[in-house]
Amino acid sequence: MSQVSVILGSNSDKEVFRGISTIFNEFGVSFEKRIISAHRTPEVLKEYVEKSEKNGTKVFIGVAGMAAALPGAIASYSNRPVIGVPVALNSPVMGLDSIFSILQMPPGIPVATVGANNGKNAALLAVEILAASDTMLHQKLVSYRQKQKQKVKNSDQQFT
Ligand code: RP5
Repeated sequence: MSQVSVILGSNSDKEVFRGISTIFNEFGVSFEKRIISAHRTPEVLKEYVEKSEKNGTKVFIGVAGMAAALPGAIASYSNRPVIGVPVALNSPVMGLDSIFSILQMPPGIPVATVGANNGKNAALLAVEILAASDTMLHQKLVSYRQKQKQKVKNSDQQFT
């Protein structure tokens, strides 16, 4: 059983995945990863999402570019929280295609959208969701924020 299921729409979204795996490894969050396309392999997506939820996935992350239906499609098959990461790596319209596709969900089927290519924030948001019912994970988040705070203070002091 994995706490989070991460689904990429394509092999070409892999660069964004690095930000996700780095955070999950740092926090010790278990996750599984798949490449499944909402448009090209929709039947595989349905089967995987329903199976994952039964097996204990608490949060889904969908990473996709262009007319990015993936996070919304995941949300249509599951009641678990879904976080969407728009991919703007090779977008001819600077990522606006995937940002609006993921952001503008119809009322009733929400997707939490993070910034373009921002796998790191998607993973941190998943950690925060899990930490609401996990004291140890919550403690890790507190010290992560503390380190960030210290880093900014150090930069400020060393600012010449
Ligand atoms: C989306 O279309 C994928 O998530 C990817 O970002 C984009 C292009 O896919 P490929 O043609 O590179 O497979 O579905």
